[in-house]
Amino acid sequence: MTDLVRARFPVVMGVLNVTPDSFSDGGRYADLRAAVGHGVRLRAEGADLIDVGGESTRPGADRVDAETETARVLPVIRELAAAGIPVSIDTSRARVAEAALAGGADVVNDVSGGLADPDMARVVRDAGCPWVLMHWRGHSRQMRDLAHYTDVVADVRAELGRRVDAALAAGVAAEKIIIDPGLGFAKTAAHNWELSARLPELLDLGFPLLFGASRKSYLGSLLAGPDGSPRPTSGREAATIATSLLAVAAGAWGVRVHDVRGTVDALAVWRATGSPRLVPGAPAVDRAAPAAAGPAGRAGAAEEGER
Ligand code: PMM
Repeated sequence: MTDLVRARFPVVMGVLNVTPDSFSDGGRYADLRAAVGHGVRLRAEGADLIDVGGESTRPGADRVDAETETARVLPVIRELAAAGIPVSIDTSRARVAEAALAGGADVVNDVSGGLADPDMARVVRDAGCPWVLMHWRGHSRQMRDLAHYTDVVADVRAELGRRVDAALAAGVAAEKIIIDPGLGFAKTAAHNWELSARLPELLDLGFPLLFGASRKSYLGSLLAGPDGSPRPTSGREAATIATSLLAVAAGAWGVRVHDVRGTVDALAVWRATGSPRLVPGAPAVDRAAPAAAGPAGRAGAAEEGER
């Protein structure tokens, strides 16, 4: 997995939410067979990693307890891992991460960047696994009230820098750390666009950056109909692909997406045109082998409970 962190190609993380209430795919993969089947499909479409989550983080969502979260994700992780599919566990709880790693997960994707559970750093350090530190300011119920910044990019950069420092101080190896701006988490649409436009300032921290815009509400607001109602999640794929591709061209290490096939196709086009980068000197990104050949705030009137 360390190789994946150091990958010189854009990593595609496929989203698999085993929850009844996630904003775009909630309820669809709550059944074990359906969840595993979807994970296998995303892998076949070219995902490098399947991100399994058992707790919805949509704004306003209630928390579930650790037992429920573990019971949702563990059987799915076990089956995907047994099939040789690389898995990340999307959790901010150390106990859930520990169980997931024991069940075969390779990466911890922590939307709280280690803030929600003081024991997470120990679990990650002991496992020696990659750790995605996402920018976060509070749980779903509070996050709308926390979307206040002086300069969103400078503030996110500083706060992410502090999470990295805490991880390093806890003994986590620098080469295991991946950062993520946390689009939609205590962010307005304007914040998300500003972060998207100024990714090099976050890349300047010196860590691989994961970009997770997929189907989020600011895309729905951008594409709102004439009556101002946001485009439903099912109609946000082209915008997701566009923003993911721009992030990769700006130097992102990877993208977290629901529609793996479309993203992989777009990245193939990008590669075929010489992997053009928007920013001179951005980290080199070039996939050695084609993915398809076998995987190596809320904006204005967004829909209720969407990110
Ligand atoms: N977004 C969601 C969940 N987990 N993890 C990372 N690292 N980055 C994200 O942007 C992110 C995440 C929310 O989206 P979902 O409900 O579609 O999973």
